[in-house]
Amino acid sequence: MNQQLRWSEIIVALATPPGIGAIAVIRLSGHGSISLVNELFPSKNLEAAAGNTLHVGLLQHNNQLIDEVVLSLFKSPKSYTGEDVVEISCHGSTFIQQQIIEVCINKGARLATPGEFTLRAFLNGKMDLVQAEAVADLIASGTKASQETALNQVRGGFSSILSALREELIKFSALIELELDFSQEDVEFVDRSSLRALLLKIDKTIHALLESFHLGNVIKNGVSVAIIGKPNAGKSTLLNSLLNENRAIVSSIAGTTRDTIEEVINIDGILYRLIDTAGIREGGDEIESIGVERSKEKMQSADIVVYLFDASTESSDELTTIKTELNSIAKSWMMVGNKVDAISSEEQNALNASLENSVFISAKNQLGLDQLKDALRLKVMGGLVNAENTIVTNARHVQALQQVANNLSAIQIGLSNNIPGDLLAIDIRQCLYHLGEITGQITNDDQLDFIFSKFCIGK
Ligand SMILES: Nc1nc2c(ncn2[C@@H]2O[C@H](COP(=O)(O)OP(=O)(O)OP(=O)(O)O)[C@@H](O)[C@H]2O)c(=O)[nH]1
Ligand SMILES: [Mg+2]
Repeated sequence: MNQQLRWSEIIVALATPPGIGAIAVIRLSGHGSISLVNELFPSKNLEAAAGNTLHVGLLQHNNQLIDEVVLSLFKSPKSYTGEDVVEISCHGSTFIQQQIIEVCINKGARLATPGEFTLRAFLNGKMDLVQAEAVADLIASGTKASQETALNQVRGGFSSILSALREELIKFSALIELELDFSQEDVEFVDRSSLRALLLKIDKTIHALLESFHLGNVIKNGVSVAIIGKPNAGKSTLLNSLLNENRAIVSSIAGTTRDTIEEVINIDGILYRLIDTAGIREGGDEIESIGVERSKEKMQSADIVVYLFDASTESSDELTTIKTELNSIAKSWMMVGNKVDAISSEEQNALNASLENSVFISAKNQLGLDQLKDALRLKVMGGLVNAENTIVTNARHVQALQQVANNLSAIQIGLSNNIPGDLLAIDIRQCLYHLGEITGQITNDDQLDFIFSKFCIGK
């Protein structure tokens, strides 16, 4: 069907989760949705009512009573989609929900496709594409950190920065195109040095955004933290203490943990995937050796390695060697001394002096765990350029940002080589295109279908 036509239809969907609840919300959007519901709502004339109002009354169809409902009325353009919107809050029986949706369809509405309400909001200019995508992330957010990044983007986030930069570049692009019209006269309308300055500014923003992707991803999917160390250091005890449950077997026999154990935990709003590993040592039996290999793999792949050592037995010389090893293998690591309950404060100070930046805990007695949590948080947030608003979480944005980065270097190289204006104009147009792709100023139907098909129905 013609897309334009599809988008002029009235759509209806259950906005609350399917199933029985105290209340369910059914949402309609589109020109004519208010008069549609009006026909089912004899007690008041909704068409005469103002927008942003609530109305209590009976919903009925063909003189059959359906339910007593509350209607929320939003009039175009002051609504989520920018169109006339009615939300019917009914009693949460699935039978009632279905009946209301069926009656609405009977009256000319059709079922909304996934994300169609938000798609309409985008098409009607209520939000840009980054904001629309962030709505899906917000619905899916399971931690405070992912909620915060999504909410930030719903409210404008980095797309407003990019839009502003794009506007500036458009001005230059227009001037360069103008130069082409006067190419015979050999004039330059564009001050090349201010163009260069703008390109640098865009470059910096793009790279900061690209860098933030790793962190953004981590916030969305969880930070993997591998607990590595020698047998008996207390790795499984630490896992259990952080989880507050006896998840892994703890014993005084070295080599207790044979395979990796992974558990997800939310600490202060950040999702961590804690991985307990087999203690690393040479010469165990076959199963233990396989376990040790897995530990080494985790050491390389984890976002953060917590190297746990037994402060009561391991020497600082040995630990200094391990530090060098960690530097070459792990992406990000910290050394944590366990069993502080078994050493004197002098011994702890000595170790501390030689290791710097270590955290000391007693996993068994739950000592120092807050410091460890703080240190982990610092490691996660440390990779962040600007925690306020430059976190990219979406792979589509990264792809487009990468393209923009490539275009920018092409323009910059072109500028330094004094290439003709017409070639420069092509590169700038490409750059504008990819910038616009992120915020949705440039779109195509396939792309929109792809993005919005991942939404739930009713949003
Ligand atoms: N004194 C003291 N003992 C601890 C502490 N944490 C763990 N232990 C003891 O150290 C021993 C080994 O603990 P585990 O947690 O099994 O050690 P692990 O690092 O998982 O060992 P493997 O699985 O063999 O690699 C157990 O007897 C624990 O009770 C602590 O903070 N203080
Ligand atoms: Mg263990």
